[in-house]
Amino acid sequence: MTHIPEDHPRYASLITRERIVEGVQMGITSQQGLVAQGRGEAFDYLIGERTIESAAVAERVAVAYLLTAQKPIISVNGNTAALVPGALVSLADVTGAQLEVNLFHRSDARMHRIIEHLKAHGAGKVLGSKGDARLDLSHDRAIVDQEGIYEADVVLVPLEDGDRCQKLVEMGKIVIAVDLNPLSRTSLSATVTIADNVTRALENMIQFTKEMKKDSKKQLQAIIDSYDNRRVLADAMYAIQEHLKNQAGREGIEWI
Ligand code: PTJ
Repeated sequence: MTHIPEDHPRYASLITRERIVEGVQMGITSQQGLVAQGRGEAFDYLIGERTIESAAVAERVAVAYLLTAQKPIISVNGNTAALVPGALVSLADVTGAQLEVNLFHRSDARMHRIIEHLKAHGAGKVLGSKGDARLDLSHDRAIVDQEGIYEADVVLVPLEDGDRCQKLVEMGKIVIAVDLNPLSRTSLSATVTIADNVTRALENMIQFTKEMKKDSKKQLQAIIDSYDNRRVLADAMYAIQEHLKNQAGREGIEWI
């Protein structure tokens, strides 16, 4: 890993980049994952590299769904495995969800490495290698475990592609997406869209779960019932606009 001095103004972003590069070197992250990370970085920059208020609301609703689910699953791909392996394991532990590896660029070797990587970070059972069920999709993200994503009622899909998100929603599942682009097909079709960096979102969700675990089912349901994903998407777009406006103002650039 390249040494990044802690006082570098872009320290957090550069460390995240290093983790993804390391993921590629370890054979966990796909090369395409580098491009996806670049897109995420750009949106994170536009949103101000912070958790906006509406994303925190979505994170709480996501936790309420995970805590009230019969069969919650956290889907793991090559990017999240490299960026937040420990947080994925912790979130699964505190919510009672199971982890399932599901890849767009699927290979047995990469599946195996990711499962072992999660286990090295404390995971127990990790689903995904059976691949004994199929979603109605023409690419490898279709391959899922029957006892996992196929039967799940709530699925958390950080950094998802739009096709599978839509398919899971069509199947009647609650789909929680983490995607910094509020205009992506995934963001537009998920039940709950968290427009936040996965590195911040998962840590927030672990904290919220600890706080909300003592809430009754009725209280959790009330949090779910009051939620409007369209408003959250609109707020993310507004936050980007306001952040750019403030940035322009600070630099003395007229906002036209
Ligand atoms: O490991 P695989 O084979 O399953 O492949 C995974 C990738 C991520 C390569 C694959 O799912 C893919 O190509 O994803 P997309 O279609 O590029 O979508 C990724 C979305 O996640 C984009 O909208 C990005 O803006 C967003 N994104 C990227 N990095 C982050 C992010 N959102 C939150 N946090 C990030 N760190």
